[in-house]
Amino acid sequence: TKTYSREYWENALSDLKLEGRHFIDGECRDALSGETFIRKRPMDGKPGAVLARGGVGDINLAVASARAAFESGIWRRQEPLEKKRIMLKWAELIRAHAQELAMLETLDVGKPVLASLNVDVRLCAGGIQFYAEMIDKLYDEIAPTGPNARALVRKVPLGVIGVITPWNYPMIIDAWKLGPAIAAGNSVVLKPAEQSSLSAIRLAALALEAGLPAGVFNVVTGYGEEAGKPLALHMDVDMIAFTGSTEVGKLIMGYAAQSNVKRVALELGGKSPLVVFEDADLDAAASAVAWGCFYNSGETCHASTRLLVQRSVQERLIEKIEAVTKSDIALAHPFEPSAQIGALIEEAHMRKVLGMIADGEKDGARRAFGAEQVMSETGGYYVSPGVFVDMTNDMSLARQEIFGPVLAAIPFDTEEEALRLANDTIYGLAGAVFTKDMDRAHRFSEALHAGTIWINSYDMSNFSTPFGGFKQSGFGRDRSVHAVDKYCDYKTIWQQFG
Ligand code: TXE
Repeated sequence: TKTYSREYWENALSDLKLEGRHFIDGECRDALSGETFIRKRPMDGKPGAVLARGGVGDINLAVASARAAFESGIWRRQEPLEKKRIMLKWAELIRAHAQELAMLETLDVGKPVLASLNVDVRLCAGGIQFYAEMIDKLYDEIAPTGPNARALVRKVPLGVIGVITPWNYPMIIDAWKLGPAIAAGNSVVLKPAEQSSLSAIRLAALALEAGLPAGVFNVVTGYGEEAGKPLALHMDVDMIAFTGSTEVGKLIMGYAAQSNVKRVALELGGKSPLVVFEDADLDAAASAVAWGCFYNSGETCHASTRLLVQRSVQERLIEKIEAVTKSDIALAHPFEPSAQIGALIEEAHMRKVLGMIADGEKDGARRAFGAEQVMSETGGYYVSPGVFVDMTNDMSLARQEIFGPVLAAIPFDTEEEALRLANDTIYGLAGAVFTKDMDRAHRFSEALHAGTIWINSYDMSNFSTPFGGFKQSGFGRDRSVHAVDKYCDYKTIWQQFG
């Protein structure tokens, strides 16, 4: 529509204030060192926001603020109905600022602004609302005891939660962690990815406006080594909830062990298989593969990056995937209304993706189409969706998480072979099976070792389903009512009487 033309967003952008300072104890603050860094916009490579370069001193301040808020009881001891009202108001404010938040997300991440608006902002508000609505429904327990005792099993918040997030879906992943952590009564220090801090800072300001007491939700911006590491090593942080690479997830476990045995929850990488049997609806499968692998330019931890296809239908399926990709998944400047996918996160990442593609070709991977740098004249970082065929599961493109729009198609002959290949990965985040044989679909789903399995679909979800991985995709679940559990602990209060 006219309202959402490219010019509309360009104009709106010129009025937008980019707040890049930390948000600590209810206020925006510069880094203690006074240092800043500049984020380049993925859409055109131009300088974007100036951000505070946080370090150990800023983390200490934010953790002290979070701890003081927690100990004061100003939030955790608040009436449940009042807590719920405030978090619902926060969700409402996110919706009221949807266009602004969508622009911030697009400036940072390079994804189409309409995707930011219709998916990221919407799911962020939905996540905060989901956990707000749980607040007055969290019951404690009374354990079975003898007649002269009563044992209360209380579910209590942990205290200060450090949240470290990646750059691919900043607002959604923030909501997955902030929602349950704050609903349970904890205080939070969030260290967003250095590439994508703007929406987090704005979310914190909106939370304060909604009535969340100062100190309950703080944001410290900066690099992983400089700000993330001291947060994860901090002796007064009770838990780190992390989403990011498996490599850094392992470091986080080490930091927890080296410091105060804080808990960790890790949502890490993936190389998810999508298995298509010859009896499947190939049109549905092609669409699911293309969207599952290329949405968000492939920068999705549970992207369907490994297509396992029964040999007899490989050729037909690849043709259909190419057709769907070319007709439905338009790559364009993120402000173009037609854009379904936009830029990759940064130049270094684009070079890494292109390097992996080149290495894959040296390995013998055969390109069916795409997977090339495009639109370089814009100054932005664009790679077209592409497919490699006739691959084997030991080739680098089939094993490494590329985090770009690259699909590896691997033919198989039998169900046993498909299952063995599907499970032959260090990851276990997600997977899918396409077949009309429901016995086989369920047999396969049971045997596939991953946190989420889709049958004849891909990437369907809502807040009521847990999300997270097996194996080196991590542990702990985001989303659903169960997510609250990991931000709480049980406390037994045994009373003897009579
Ligand atoms: O992730 P990192 P990067 C995968 C994907 C991608 C690769 C690298 O394959 O290409 O990881 O991306 C913070 N102590 N995923 O480098 O480094 C960092 O500042 C504490 C999958 O961006 O893991 C950021 O906030 N924190 C993933 C967060 O960790 C540290 C999404 C994630 O960054 C740190 C993103 C340290 N030493 C990338 N080093 C998914 N599961 O969706 C970094 N960080």
